[in-house]
Amino acid sequence: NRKGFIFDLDGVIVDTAKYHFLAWQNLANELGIPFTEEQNEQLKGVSRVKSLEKILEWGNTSISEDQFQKLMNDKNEEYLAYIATMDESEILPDVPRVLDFLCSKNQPIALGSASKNARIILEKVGLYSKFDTIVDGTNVTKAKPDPEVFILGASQLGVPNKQCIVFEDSLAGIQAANNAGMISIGIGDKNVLTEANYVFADFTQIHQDFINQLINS
Ligand code: G16
Ligand code: MG
Repeated sequence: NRKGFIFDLDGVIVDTAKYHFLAWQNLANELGIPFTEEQNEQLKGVSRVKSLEKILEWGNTSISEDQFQKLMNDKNEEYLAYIATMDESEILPDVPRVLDFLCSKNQPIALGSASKNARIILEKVGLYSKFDTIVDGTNVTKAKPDPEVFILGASQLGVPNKQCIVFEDSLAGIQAANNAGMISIGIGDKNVLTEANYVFADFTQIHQDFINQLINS
C-alpha cells in the first residue's frame, strides 16, 4: 500500500511561530499598533502578505505600496536572522520517529507549507532529505483553506488526493486538506481543530499501529 503523507511545517515539524511573532511584533511596535500572542495565533498558516494586511487592519492603518513592500522585507530579514540560529534541537518531539517509520514503510512524504522560507528551515534542522517533494509559498498562489498546496504535493508524489494524509496545526490547513478530499490529522487542540478527521496533541501521541492503519486503510 502506497499513501501520500503531507506535512505542514510551522506548528507541525518546528515551532517557527515564535520567530514570526517576534518579527511581526517589532514591526507592529514601529507602526504603533498593539500586537498580542492571540493575534499571532490568527496569523498561523497565513501568508506573509495576508499577515501584514491583517496587522494593518487591526491597527486601522493604511500605507503606500512601497512602504508595504519595505515592511515585508524588513520583517523577513529579521525572521531570517532568527532562522539562522535554528538546529535539530528545534524539531518538535517524535517528528523524526514518524518520518523514519514512514520511510521504512516506503511511504512517500511531502511538505506542504505556506512559507517561502520552508526549504532553508528544513536544511537548518537537518530534515530536508526526508522529503520526496517540497511544496511551499514559492510554488503556490492560493492560500489555505484553498487546497492548492496539498493537491500539488499529492500530484508531485504521484498519489491520488483521496490516498493522502495531511498533518496540520491550523484550522485553515485542516480545511484545505478536507477541501482536497484528503484525510486530515490535526496536531494541537481538538477544540480548535474541530473539522479534522483525527486530532493529536503532538506526535508523541501518534503510535505505529495508528500509522499502519492509515497505510493499510
Ligand atoms: C507559515 C506560518 C505563517 C507564515 C507563513 C508564511 O506557514 O504558519 O505564520 O506567515 O508560513 O511564511 P514566510 O513569511 O516564511 O513566507 P505553514 O504553512 O508552514 O504553517
Ligand atoms: Mg502550520
